[in-house]
Amino acid sequence: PAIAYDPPFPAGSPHLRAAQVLESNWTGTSTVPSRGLYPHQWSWDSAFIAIGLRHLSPLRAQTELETLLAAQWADGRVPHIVFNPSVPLDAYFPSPDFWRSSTAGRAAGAPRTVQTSGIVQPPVHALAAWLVHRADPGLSRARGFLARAYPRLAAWHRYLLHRRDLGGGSLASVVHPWEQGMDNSPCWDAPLARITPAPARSFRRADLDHGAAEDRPTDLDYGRYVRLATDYRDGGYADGTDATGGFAVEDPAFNALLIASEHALAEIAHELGATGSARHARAERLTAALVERLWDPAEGMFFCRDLRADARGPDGGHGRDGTRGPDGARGGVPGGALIPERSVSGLVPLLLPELPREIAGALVATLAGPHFGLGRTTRLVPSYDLLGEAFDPHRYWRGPAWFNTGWLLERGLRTHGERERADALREALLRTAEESDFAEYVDPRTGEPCGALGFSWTAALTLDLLH
Ligand code: 9YW
Repeated sequence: PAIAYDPPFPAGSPHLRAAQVLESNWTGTSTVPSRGLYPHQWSWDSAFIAIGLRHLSPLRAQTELETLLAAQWADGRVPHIVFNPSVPLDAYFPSPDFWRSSTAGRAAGAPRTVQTSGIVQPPVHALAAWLVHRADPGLSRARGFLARAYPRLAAWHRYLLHRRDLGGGSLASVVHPWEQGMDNSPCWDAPLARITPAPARSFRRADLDHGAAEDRPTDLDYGRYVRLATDYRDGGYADGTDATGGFAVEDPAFNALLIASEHALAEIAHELGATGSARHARAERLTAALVERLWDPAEGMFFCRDLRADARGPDGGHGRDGTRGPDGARGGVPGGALIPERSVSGLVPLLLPELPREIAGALVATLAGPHFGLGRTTRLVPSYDLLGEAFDPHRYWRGPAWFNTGWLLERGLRTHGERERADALREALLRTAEESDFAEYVDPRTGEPCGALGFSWTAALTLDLLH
C-alpha cells in the first residue's frame, strides 16, 4: 500500500532510526530481515516485524502478515521463506530451485503462484495478528483483517497440532534446525551428529558473501541442513505419523509460542463473535503437556526432547546427573530423551501467564543464575549456556544475544510480576539495539555487534519496547 508514513520523531532519535531500518527493508508487500543476507520474506521475522510496524503503520503491519499467509500451503503449513521472484537465485541459499515447492510440494498443497521453502518456523503469527489488530481496531475491522486471517491461522495451528505431533504427547515437533529458528544451537549437535552431511561441493553458501565465517554456522552444519531438507523435499514434504525423518525434536520455545498464539487465536475468535473458550482450554492442556514432557525441575528450566534418541542406548538418557532411568524417560514420559544443553529456548515458556508459579520462579532464578547471568555477567540474555562447553559469544545461536528472545523474556518477566528485572532488560535491549545499529545479534556480555546491521526484527522490537 502506498502509505508513506512520516513518524513525528526528532532526527537521530531511536524511534526514527528504527523506523528508517524498517522503511529501507520494506519491499512494497513485506519486509526483508536484512537487505544483503536475507533478501526474501521469513516467517517468524515477519511476525516480529509486524509487532513493531503496527506502531508506524497498522496497514503495513497487516499487509506484512497477509503477504505471508497468502503463501500458506493447503495442508496448513506456513512456509519459513516466501521467495521474492525479482531477487537473483544466487543471492540466497537454499534458493527456490532447491526447495522446488510448486513441484515437490504439490501433494502437500504448495501454492502455484509463489515459490516458498517447504519447512516452517515458530508460530508467532496469531499473537502478532492480535497485537496488530489492537493497534488500530477500526482499520482492522474495516479491512476484515482478522476475519480473513482467522481461518488461515486456525489451519496453521491445526497443521502443527495434528501433522507435527510426532511424539504423540500433544506437542509439535520440528523436523529441521531451521524450523526452530535457532539454526546452529548446541541443542542440535547430538541429533545432527546422526545425519550424514551432503558433500560440501554439492551446494554454495551465499551467506558467506555477507557474514563473517566465524559468526555463522560451519560448513559441516550446512552439509547436514542440506541433507535433512533434501530428504524432506524428496519425500514430498509429507509428515509421518511418527518420527520417521532423521531429525525430530520437541522444542520449548516453539511450543510456548504455539501456546501463546493459541491464546491469541481465542481472543481473535472472540472478537469475531465466536467463543474462544475451547482454544483457551486447549492452550492450557498444551501448557500441561509442555511441563510434562520438557520441564526439568532439578535444572530449573525446559529442555528439548530428541524423539530420535535411542532411548535404550548408553547416552539415551538425560545423562547429566545420572538420575534418569536407563530408558531416558522421566516419570514414564514416552518418546526419546531430553537433550542436556541449556538454550535460551528453555527459558522462553516464561512468556505463558498460566505457567505454574513455582516454575516461573525457577525460570527467573535460572535467568539470573550462572548459566545465563542476566544483570550480573551479561547485559542481554545469551542464546546458550555461558558455562556450556560449546559456548561461543560470537557464533550465531551458540552464545550471542538476540533481540527477539530478549523481547519475549522481557514480556515474560513482566507477565510474572518481575517488574524491576523487566525494566532493566528493556533498558539494556534499547541501549544495545541503538548502540549496535540494530544488529542481528550481539556479544551478550559486551553488546558488540555481530552478523548483519540494520536487522528488521531488532528495529521492530525496539519500536515496540519504546511504546
Ligand atoms: C539462515 C532470517 C532468519 C531467521 C532465523 C535465523 C536465520 C536463516 O535468519 O536463518 O540462512 O541461516 O537463524 O531465525 O529467521 O532472519
